[in-house]
Amino acid sequence: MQQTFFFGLLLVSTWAFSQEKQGLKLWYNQTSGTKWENALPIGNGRLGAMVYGNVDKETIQLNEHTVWSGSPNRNDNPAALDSLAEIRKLIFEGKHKEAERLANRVIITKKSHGQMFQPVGSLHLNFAGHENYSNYYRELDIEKAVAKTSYVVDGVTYTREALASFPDRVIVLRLTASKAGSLSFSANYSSPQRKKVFATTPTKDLTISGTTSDHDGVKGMVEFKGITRIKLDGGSLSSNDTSLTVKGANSATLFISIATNFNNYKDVSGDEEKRAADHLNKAYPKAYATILAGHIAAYQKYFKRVKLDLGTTPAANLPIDERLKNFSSTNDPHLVSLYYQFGRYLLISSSQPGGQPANLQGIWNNRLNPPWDSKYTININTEMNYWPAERTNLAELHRPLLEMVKELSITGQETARTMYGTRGWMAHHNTDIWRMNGAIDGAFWGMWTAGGAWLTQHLWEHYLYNGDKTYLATVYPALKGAALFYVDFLIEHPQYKWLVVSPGNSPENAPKAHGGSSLDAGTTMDNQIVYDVFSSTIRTAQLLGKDAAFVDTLKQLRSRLAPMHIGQHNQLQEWLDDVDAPDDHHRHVSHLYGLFPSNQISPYRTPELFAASRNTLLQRGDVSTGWSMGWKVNWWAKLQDGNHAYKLIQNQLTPLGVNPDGGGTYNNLFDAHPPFQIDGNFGCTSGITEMLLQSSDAAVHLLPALPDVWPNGSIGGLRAWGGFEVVDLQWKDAKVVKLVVKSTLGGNLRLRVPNALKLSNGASLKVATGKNPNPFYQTEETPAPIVSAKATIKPLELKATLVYDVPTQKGLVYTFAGQ
Ligand code: FUC
Repeated sequence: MQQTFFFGLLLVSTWAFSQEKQGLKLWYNQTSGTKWENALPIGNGRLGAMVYGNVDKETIQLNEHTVWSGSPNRNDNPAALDSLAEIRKLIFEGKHKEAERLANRVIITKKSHGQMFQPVGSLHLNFAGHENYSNYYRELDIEKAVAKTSYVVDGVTYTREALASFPDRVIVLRLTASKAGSLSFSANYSSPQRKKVFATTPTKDLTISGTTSDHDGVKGMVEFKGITRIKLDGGSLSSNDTSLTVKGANSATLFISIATNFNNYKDVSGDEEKRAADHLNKAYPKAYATILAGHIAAYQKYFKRVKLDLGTTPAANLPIDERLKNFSSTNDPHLVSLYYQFGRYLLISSSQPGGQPANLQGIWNNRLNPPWDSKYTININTEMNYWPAERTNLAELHRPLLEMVKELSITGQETARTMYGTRGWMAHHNTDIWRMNGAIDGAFWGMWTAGGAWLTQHLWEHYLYNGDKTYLATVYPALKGAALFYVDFLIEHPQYKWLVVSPGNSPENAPKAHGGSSLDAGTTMDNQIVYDVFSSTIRTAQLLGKDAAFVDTLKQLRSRLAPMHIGQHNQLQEWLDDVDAPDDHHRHVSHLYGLFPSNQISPYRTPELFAASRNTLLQRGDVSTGWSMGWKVNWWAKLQDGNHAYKLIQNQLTPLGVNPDGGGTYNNLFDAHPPFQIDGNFGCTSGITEMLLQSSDAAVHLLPALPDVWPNGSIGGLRAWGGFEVVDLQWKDAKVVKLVVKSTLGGNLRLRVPNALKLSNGASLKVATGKNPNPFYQTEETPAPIVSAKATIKPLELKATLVYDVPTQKGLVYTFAGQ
């Protein structure tokens, strides 16, 4: 009897334990050891830290968003202008390689190839005598944005909590011990930076000061200052030259403040010492409980807007590293919702209004010379970082990117004028904190003019979700400038007579037929981007009642752009000529920009292009670099194939090293290109959203790509164009059973759904007819494709859907029930 009772208790407590762990937590039974990609990221958009959770030698690796090598600089190559005509001539004559050689000489920069996002250093905590421990546990709670580590030494439980406070702008570590007086440790900094000084002050602050690297001929001029101050409960604090020592405390709270002299891309005259001290002095007097509560509230203001439930299975009871290993062979839908929300967590933690946009590694980097400089690659990666922003109800966090685009639209005017002799502005395929616009790396990669142009579509997208014309007026100059560049830069193709971008490329890919050169005229992606830039500028000008003559010009020019082509392999052509290889598995599939994130290819409006896109994607294959798989989740969602989208999620949620020649995911759920690149995390979060809701094709489309493995579930809080918020969407057996939509702007809500819906009061809905009158759901008429005589393309059979029109009023909430 007693035994049964005891056993029952044990069961209950195990159950309760695993329930607790099934919350939104990344948890582990092991330390990070020396591997950075095992450590857990925290951040507040300005400060980032990686918490290792090691026991006797803990490391907190530190970043600050403006710690970049170099200083204000430009890298345009004015030699471009004199050779532009020659480069174009060579391309039109089919001498692509010669054109590339010349572009390497005159277009690619002879100055900086971009600066590097650099680490500040690490804070080390040394706990003598803690080498042998038991009951180890660490976690990152993404519902609270707090990392925790706990273990037992000599019967005493030690716990550490780490957070990067949003309101207090400091990183706070809270160390406790279950027995009074047992907390003893020392603290010191290290840093890979070359110019650095570690010190302690008479008031026992531990400091690090330094200057970032000189790089590519640009002097490093970002001065940074980090201060750690310890608040003790009991015990003693002493210092020597470069470390602090705590002895016999009950608990300790460490405050870490970091700041730089960076004001903006052209000014580094700020006072880093004062900034770091000001944040610290404001935060230090506060009790830890107050800081924790303020931090959680500020974080949850964003995080709690979206809830996703795809179900939970026993697979969720294991630590994350094991779940990752098992994912492809078990049903663990909870790992998908955790990974989804982790993407939102990472955006909240690395991109805050007033800060720098999330770079290739978000805000987390421990290397002085990081891969691709951890800067902004704007031929896909930076854009991908921001795909979840509007969709997953984090529109404010889009702002750092939108500000960067506005700044590039200023710095890029000189680039456009001096390099290409045009009005407006442009940026090539990379930028950095100094807002460089020049062409870098080599012509094969850098000879691409559409980086700035693509980024302007984020300015327009922000409006499609918020409908704010005052905002739209502030970004119109940047949109207009991107269009103006192409008004002047487009050139008539001598053979086809279309207006084309030349020189251009289809990012980082080259057809064999062009002798290994990527340079070309009128690539599909270039055409699509110019089409979008013209269309969104036309619509913005019309909405603002501006520039009627310019609108006419843009319409004229737009009608002369090359249409999309369907080639001999039934594929969407990547280049103007039908030279695609069906066995080309290149990670970039740039011409599918037209399918996602753009909206030029549609199952309903352009069925042949839609079918060709599917063939292209099948030919390209699934497994690739992390970000490429993230993009593919979005494409398969747009292709309304939930099972294939899920297959890509499986490919992505695979431990690194398992996919031959491909990326995957690290133990801390960071995306692996490899190396770590955060874009794949964001791309997949966007893709999962697109599987459940799309608002791109004249309607709010619910469950467009639900995989068989998620027959039941719910999501709440997603945003759709025109200010609709899908407060609640519940489905059962793949059918919508409940839908609650808030209309924040009013207007027609056109719903496309897999099954019949009624209003919750039983009233039936009007079946949609004709064009959606909602101005946010206008779609441009994509020009008819040119189809190869060898192609046998046929429209795909689509799943049946029902389409309703619901007139809505601003501020009202509408509830629907499935039939
Ligand atoms: C582009 C991609 C690479 C990598 C780099 C940062 O050059 O082709 O795969 O993502 O950006």
